[in-house]
Amino acid sequence: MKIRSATFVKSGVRPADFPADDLPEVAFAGRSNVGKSSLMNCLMQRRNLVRVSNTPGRTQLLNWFNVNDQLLLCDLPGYGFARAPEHVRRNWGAMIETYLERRENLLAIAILVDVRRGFEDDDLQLLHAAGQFNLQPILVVTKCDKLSRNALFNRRHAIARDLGTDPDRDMVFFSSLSGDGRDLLWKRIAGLLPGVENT
Ligand SMILES: Nc1nc2c(ncn2[C@@H]2O[C@H](COP(=O)(O)OP(=O)(O)OP(=O)(O)O)[C@@H](O)[C@H]2O)c(=O)[nH]1
Ligand SMILES: [Mg+2]
Repeated sequence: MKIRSATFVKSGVRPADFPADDLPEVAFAGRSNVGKSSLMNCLMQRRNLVRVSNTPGRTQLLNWFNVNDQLLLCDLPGYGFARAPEHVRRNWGAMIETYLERRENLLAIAILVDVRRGFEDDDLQLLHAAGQFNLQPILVVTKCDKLSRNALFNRRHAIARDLGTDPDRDMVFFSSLSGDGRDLLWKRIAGLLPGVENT
């Protein structure tokens, strides 16, 4: 995807805060620290548009970005941060459920997992929720540069096998450091968007 423009739209929590733009939208979700913000910066070819923090679990807001005036990307707060207070965890679930249910232009949700962890309970719950709300899940495995070629080959198959899927057909193996997986992820996203060409 050729990035002609990439801008921050707004942050928000509840439906009244959702951007008015009627563009197709893709959300990015995953465990805290999985690499969501880095991946979105990599997709949009902007170094610091999405804030990458050293304190996991800090942002509890949805953040929207506009790409080429063609689509919106939404960065969801990370889940599963062990040290987050109980009420933060409860709020996360309620906020995300409302968003998934009420955001009418939302087409797909990218679910990110760290290559070293694979899909854990929280991730599987989110995958299930995507199905309930009729959203296309896009499975992304992050930080692939952390493993050697050999180890990555084995991990790819193990992660896919655990989930009962095909690593080549159903998953995008990504590295924000090297940009590996970027073209494929854009291809998957563009494939869901009527009228958006992956050029
Ligand atoms: N080696 C490597 N490090 C990465 C990659 N992506 C992210 N990181 C690092 O992982 C840490 C977390 O990255 P973020 O992009 O902030 O992760 P996040 O999922 O947005 O985190 P929260 O918003 O806090 O939930 C940072 O130190 C990044 O530099 C990657 O592809 N490879
Ligand atoms: Mg982040």
